[in-house]
Amino acid sequence: MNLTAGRSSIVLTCAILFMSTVFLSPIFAQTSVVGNAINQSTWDNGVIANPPGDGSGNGRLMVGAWSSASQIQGPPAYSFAAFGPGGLPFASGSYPYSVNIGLAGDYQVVAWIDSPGAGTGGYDLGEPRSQGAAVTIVSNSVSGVNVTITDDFDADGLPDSWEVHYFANLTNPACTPALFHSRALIFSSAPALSVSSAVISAMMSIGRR
Ligand SMILES: [Ca+2]
Ligand SMILES: [Ca+2]
Repeated sequence: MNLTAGRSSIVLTCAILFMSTVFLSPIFAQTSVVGNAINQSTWDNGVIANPPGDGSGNGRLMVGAWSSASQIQGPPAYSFAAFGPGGLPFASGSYPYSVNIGLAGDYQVVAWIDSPGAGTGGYDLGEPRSQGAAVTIVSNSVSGVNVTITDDFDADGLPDSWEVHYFANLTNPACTPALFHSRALIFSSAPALSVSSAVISAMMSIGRR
């Protein structure tokens, strides 16, 4: 190799390294979202033996990052086990987390109480969760992202696990706080998802006797 060819080779190598740094580092950013998951859930997962629970009384406190365009459902793209597995409910308070993110982009960070033996192993509708915190990842870690887990994500006065177990979603108009508070014990032994309004009426009439 002559001197000119050697210099050209060095220049070419430097150019490739520079281009890689400029164009690839945001894509392959290895960074973190750091904060505290604040647990306010008292879910014990010990009664409900269908999704969202498995009836084992055990779970994990998880934090996940989903793409901002994704539905919060199932396994997240990136996750961190902040506590557990262990007996539920977990003590109220702060659980530090650090989710490693491998791809630059916009994310939603959600903490939830996972019942690993039911559903997908990720977030299943009805499991206690936090609101989503919007985070943009470029090339630096993002800290101070605190998220609070409650039993009533949609703030309608009903535990989400109960709504999803008996009504399959969080939006059934037959599912009201008055019904829950007056008939909670009756429902605790009901066997199946999607209780019909006729069944609800029958159960309420039994409760009045
Ligand atoms: Ca789950
Ligand atoms: Ca609710």
